[in-house]
Amino acid sequence: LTIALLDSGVGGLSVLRAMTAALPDADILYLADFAGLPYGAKSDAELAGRLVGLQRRLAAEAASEAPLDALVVACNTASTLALEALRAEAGFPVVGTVPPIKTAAEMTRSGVIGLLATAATVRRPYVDRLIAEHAARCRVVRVGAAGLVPLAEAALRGSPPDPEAVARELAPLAVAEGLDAVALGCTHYPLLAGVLAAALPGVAHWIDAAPAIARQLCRVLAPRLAAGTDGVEGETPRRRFLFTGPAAGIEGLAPALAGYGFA
Ligand code: DGN
Repeated sequence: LTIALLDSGVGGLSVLRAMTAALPDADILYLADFAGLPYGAKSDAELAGRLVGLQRRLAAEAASEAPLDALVVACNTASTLALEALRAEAGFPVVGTVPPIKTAAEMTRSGVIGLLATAATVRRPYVDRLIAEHAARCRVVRVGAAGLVPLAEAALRGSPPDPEAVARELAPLAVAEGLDAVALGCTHYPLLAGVLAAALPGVAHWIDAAPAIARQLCRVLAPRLAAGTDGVEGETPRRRFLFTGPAAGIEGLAPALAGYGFA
């Protein structure tokens, strides 16, 4: 099996973690679009066009060895905008990452939940629909936290996040009375799980979508898995990390990437 992951940066590693637990033998091709980061600041048209181009690049890159079995769009900002456009031309299953609002609505006791995501994600019609479908009885506090993505990128490069900067990003959640569950609607944020929880100790549930994405990936790959083509047991799976933009983009990342199995 060859599975590609796509994110604007290192956020997709939070998804990779859950995926490789479920599919340890799969070969992984990860593309970090550092040249396009942050996605939250791009216009819809620009971002959609860019994503289609990146999907083509991943398909071509994989095809030189084995065709892609699936693409995981490990980015909420991208998925809530462009899943349909990507699927229309993919030729392989495309699994998206969208804010885990349904789970938050199931877990809350107070009925007050948070959606922490990029500024672009919190205002997408896709998110309006998720809330209307799954959290109509809840009060949903939407927070577009632009500053958390650079903090997560820096954390992976060895600079621990400043708790005060994190607290500033979370300020709208801190004043939401009764808030007890927060949907993490950006794949970068689970990488900051410890500091987020420390900043708002009253929140009982910080919900990471990654386990649900891994389950969905296993569902779409079920026919392949049943055919016994999920890699060769005992053989080390190949993991390649690709990125757009200048080499400076991966400066300082090597130790973290090694921890995720990238050579
Ligand atoms: N990791 C991306 C997401 O899940 O939305 C967004 C990061 C960004 O480009 N701002």
